[in-house]
Amino acid sequence: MRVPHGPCPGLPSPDKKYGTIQFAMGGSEYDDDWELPSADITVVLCGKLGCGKSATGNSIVGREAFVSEYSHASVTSTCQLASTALKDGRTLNVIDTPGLFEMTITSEDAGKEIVKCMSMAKDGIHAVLMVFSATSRFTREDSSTIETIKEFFGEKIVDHMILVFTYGDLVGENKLKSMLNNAPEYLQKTVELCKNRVVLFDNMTKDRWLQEKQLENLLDVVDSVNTNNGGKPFSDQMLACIKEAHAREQEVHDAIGYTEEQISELKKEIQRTRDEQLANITNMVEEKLNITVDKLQQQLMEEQNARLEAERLAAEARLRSDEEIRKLKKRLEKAQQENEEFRKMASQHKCSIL
Ligand SMILES: Nc1nc2c(ncn2[C@@H]2O[C@H](COP(=O)(O)OP(=O)(O)O)[C@@H](O)[C@H]2O)c(=O)[nH]1
Ligand SMILES: [Mg+2]
Repeated sequence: MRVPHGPCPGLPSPDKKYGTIQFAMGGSEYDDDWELPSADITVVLCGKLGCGKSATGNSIVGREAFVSEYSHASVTSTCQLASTALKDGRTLNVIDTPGLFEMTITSEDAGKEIVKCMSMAKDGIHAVLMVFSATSRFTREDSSTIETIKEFFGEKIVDHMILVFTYGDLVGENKLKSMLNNAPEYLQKTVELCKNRVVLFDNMTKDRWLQEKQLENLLDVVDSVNTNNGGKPFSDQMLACIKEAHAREQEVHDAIGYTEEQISELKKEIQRTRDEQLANITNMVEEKLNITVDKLQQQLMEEQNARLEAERLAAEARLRSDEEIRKLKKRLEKAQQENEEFRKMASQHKCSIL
């Protein structure tokens, strides 16, 4: 097994085997260190509360693995994993989340959940399914969730993103297409960013054929994402560290020539180290998330201010042109009046000559 070189936060001291690299999330530099792609696929469901993440997860695994119901509070409070065997023999792992990158979620909760999600996807993430309801307006904040993820994990994460629209029973494929064609600029940019990888899901259907067709459709897009990424899942240093922690557990598991007592001691030590390591990663994730969210909130505020200023200037210009029109009208009325007076005068003058 090839493991990324480099100590992860929380490890008591760097040892020769793991080298020395600082913790930084970014995405790209670890790709070459990743072991050969396994046949299994892991997808993560992201999106805001109530958009249909859990329902989509259930449609994908073909059973009620996740709780999905209408609620004002999140029914999915923590990340959950469910797997299914695909027809071609591969295993598809689906991770349902409570909405990790929403601005409403506190960075402390989000940090823990992100680390939990990454621990579940310790072999990497093949696709990030960005879920949106096709019946709700796609807002500027929705597109900023994608920007947060991009900012947080680095540009490369976008190569793994697929836009999933739910409520396919209420919004058909044609309606979604025309909606996307006439969408506001930020949605069109989001679709462009994801290279038109858009999938529609009807999570309510009981029609077996449709259930299979939409799953096949999604898998085709996941496979094309995979091909475009050379079969490599998304990875970054955070994932590499988590993978390393698990690799060490496995090493103890596979240890030969130790007494049971020694193995139990070793296990305890590894667990302690892993917990410490995960706590450190969580702190860093929270810190990075705070910075990312602050930055994007600032950006949104600036955009909002610029919009308000543009609206104010347009209203001012409108007022000015209203005033101009009023003045012009007045001048015209005056000219018409003078004209009339002149006509009257001219006709009187004509009479007096006669
Ligand atoms: N009609 C319809 N309802 C859906 C669809 N997908 C999800 N829902 C409903 O939307 C609500 C929220 O779904 P849920 O999966 O819990 O959303 P989550 O918070 O993103 O996990 C539930 O009442 C679902 O039944 C869909 O494709 N069609
Ligand atoms: Mg849910």
